[in-house]
Amino acid sequence: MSNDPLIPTSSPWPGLEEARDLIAQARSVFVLTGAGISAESGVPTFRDALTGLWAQFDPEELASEDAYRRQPALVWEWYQHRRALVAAARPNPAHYALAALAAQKPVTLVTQNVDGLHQRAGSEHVIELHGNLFANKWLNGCGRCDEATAIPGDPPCCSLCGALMRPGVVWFGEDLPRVARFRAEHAAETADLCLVVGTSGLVYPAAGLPGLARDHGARVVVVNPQPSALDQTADVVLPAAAGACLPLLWPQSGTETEPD
Ligand code: BV8
Repeated sequence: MSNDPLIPTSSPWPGLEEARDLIAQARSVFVLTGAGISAESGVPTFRDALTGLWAQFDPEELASEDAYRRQPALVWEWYQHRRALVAAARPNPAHYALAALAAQKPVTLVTQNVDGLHQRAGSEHVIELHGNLFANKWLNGCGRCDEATAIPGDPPCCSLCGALMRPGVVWFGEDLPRVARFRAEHAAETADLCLVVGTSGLVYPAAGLPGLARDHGARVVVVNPQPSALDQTADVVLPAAAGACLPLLWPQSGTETEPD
């Protein structure tokens, strides 16, 4: 039982005490986050039937190179819409709580998210398995493509070779960045605790990481208000919203704010 005065003694969710103890005892924590950790920041998840981005579009229809080649303007517009939405969002207490944990013990934070909210909450060395929404690259560029050669448009294209600018995210059917994937797998294999927050556990190879951690001896804690495909790998499943739950799992510094 925690004696931290900042943490209430009651346990609003079954498993909270056990999760607290596992985190307190952990020497090295591997964290995997998904779209759910940003839900309380107002960023739609992919599977929320009410507001989910995928509710409007078939994911294979938009988040793939094939879709981009077929409908560049539509896909580019979808990413511009998401960029504006994320830019207006702010990190929530779950993002700040993870940044606070990293100040208390070794944490490797691996995210499937492309919204950059972990970094805005102060987390460093975030491993972005699926890239970043605010990065751009080129679709089969000439090697000299850059902002200086870009002809403005939706999407911009290279004045030298005509290549289309594209979002710097990992699309379905594309391999994950090798270094990011290697670092994430190494962290999963060497941690003694795996904390999974806000993911349906349906998108691979990211969804395989908690199982890899478990196979190497880690205990697993899942935080998700809904059942997920990763529950069967968990020692503890907390049926909770991340923003409400994470600040109760370990001591917080109480200074969590984003500069205006
Ligand atoms: C690849 C960037 C091969 C783009 C994204 C097995 C092995 C390997 C691959 C596959 C495989 N099986 C199938 C595949 C193919 C595919 C795949 O996994 N498909 C799925 C749909 C079945 N995988 C791939 O294509 C990957 N590439 O394997 O390449 C290869 C190998 C070598 C060489 C060439 C190729 C690439 C996958 C990356 C795709 N890109 N994002 C963009 O964002 O536009 S994935 C995208 O969707 C997100 O990044 C995220 O990762 C994913 C959605 O998952 P979640 O984050 O979990 O979000 P979701 O909405 O599903 O769930 C939210 C959860 O939050 C819910 O459970 C909800 O209950 C919970 N929640 C809600 N509110 C809260 C909350 N939790 C806590 N608190 C709250 N308040």
